Amino acid sequence: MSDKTPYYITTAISYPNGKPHIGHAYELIATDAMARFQRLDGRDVFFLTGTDEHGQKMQQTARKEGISPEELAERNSNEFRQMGKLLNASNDDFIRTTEPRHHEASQAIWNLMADAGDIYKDSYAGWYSVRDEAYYGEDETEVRADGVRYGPQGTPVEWVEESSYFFKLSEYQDRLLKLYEEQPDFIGPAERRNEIISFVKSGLRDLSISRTTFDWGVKVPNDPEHVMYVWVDALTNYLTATGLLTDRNAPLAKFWPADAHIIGKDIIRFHTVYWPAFLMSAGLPLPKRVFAHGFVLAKGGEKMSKSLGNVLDPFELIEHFGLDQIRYYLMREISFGQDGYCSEEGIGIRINADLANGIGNLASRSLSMIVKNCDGQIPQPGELTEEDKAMLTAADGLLAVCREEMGKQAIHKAVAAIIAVVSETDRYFAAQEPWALKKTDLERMGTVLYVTAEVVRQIAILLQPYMPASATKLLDLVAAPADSRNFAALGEAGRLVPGTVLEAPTPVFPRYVAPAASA
Ligand code: ME8
Repeated sequence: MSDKTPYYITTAISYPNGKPHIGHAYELIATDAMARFQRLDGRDVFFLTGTDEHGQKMQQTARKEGISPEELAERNSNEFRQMGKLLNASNDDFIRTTEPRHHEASQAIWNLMADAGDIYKDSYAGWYSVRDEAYYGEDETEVRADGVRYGPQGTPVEWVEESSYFFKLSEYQDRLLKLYEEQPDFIGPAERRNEIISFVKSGLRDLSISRTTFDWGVKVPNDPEHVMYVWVDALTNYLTATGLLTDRNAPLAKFWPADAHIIGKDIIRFHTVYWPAFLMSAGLPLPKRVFAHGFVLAKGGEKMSKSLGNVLDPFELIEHFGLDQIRYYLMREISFGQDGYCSEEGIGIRINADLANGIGNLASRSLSMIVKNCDGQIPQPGELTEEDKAMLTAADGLLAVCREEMGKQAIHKAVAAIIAVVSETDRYFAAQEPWALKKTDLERMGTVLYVTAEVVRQIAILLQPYMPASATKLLDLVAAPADSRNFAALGEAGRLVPGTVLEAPTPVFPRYVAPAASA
């Protein structure tokens, strides 16, 4: 049963203090695959991404580069937007937190929290990491051999002492624990949920939510000396895009609460502790799920960093291997929710094993046999054998498996299930030997080719979320009608129609040959 209800999914919004890297590309591709999946499954989808442009990190980077924060944000936000186009991301909106609509929305949520009696003015003295844009308790920091004090994510912290507004986070401890208990799917994957529960159980301090020592942010209502702590405004982006905070009847207000916030594991605390507390205070519904993916690591397992010179550039990888190849590799290779490695060698292996020798070869062998031996038309199948029926049943059963896995953000498992049916079809095709049947039993050959082409059709429909352009090419090869390419056309409902004319297939996935090492 497909469900026509609204579905709202978001990525984190990235800091445009530098150019996008493979981690940003990874998150956008994964979220795009989930958005496309829901659209193909008949949901009314709203998919949001964008850039998080305020805060001390942006201001400091701009100063180092000798430009204004506005210029830095403008330049790099455009890079993120370009990356989205290059990745074929299907986002419905791209939000920038410097936009007027976002300043208005952030002030509106602030006022709601203030009206609820949850904001008070005091002064803050404590440790702050500019790189994480996070406050840390003394017990979460340590002084290392280099004499520098570091926070729990390994970034340096500095002492901050200033007048500040506070949010009464300490009063939300019980309500948050009740949320995790009553809505066990609120945090995924499960390991992350346990981490957050123990963090909240250990006690919550009130949160400093404004700064006075710099001015690159959203002004606090009625106190323009203060700008909001960047995470207050950043998290609000998810609401800004719906228009809800400034107009309860806005056309996109129906999308709130979000179905899924897709973020990286380093920012889970902000999304599963601060964000629900802000929303509870503002009297707004909570997102249904926050899912934290792992980090993409360079070959040796190190975290990528400019100083190590191992930053994988998504633009270069796509130029070299092709877009859908990279999308496929990242979604298939890394278990979504865990850290994973990205290596050029691994990409080449996957391309050849799964794409060129897998689905690409299966489609081209079976369809070219149809074009040559069946008058260029989808053959009329004869009576189906047990093997034929088993093959069709495997293909018809994929939607249920993919729905189940994608519903849990187990993207890699959905992709693996599809590829397993490709392998099964390869075995079926080899065992049935349609090339031998050509000489002995033309009707039987037609049946085997029909079954194979029908499986290719269904696999192509199901691969669209992960490799949109290549899956479209596969659907063109089997002449699937334009209005029968969504999930409603899977299974019996959209079976290939005998007599449909096919063109000679062109290769969809060329083999990858590594360039010869230069002498
Ligand atoms: O955190 N692998 O922005 P950001 C996978 N502005 N994901 C990675 C990664 C890697 N190597 N490196 C970063 C921010 N990410 C805030 C978010 S949301 C209201 C505000 C992920 O540019 C990271 O976990 O540092 C985050 O989800 C996203 O990229 C943007 O990171």
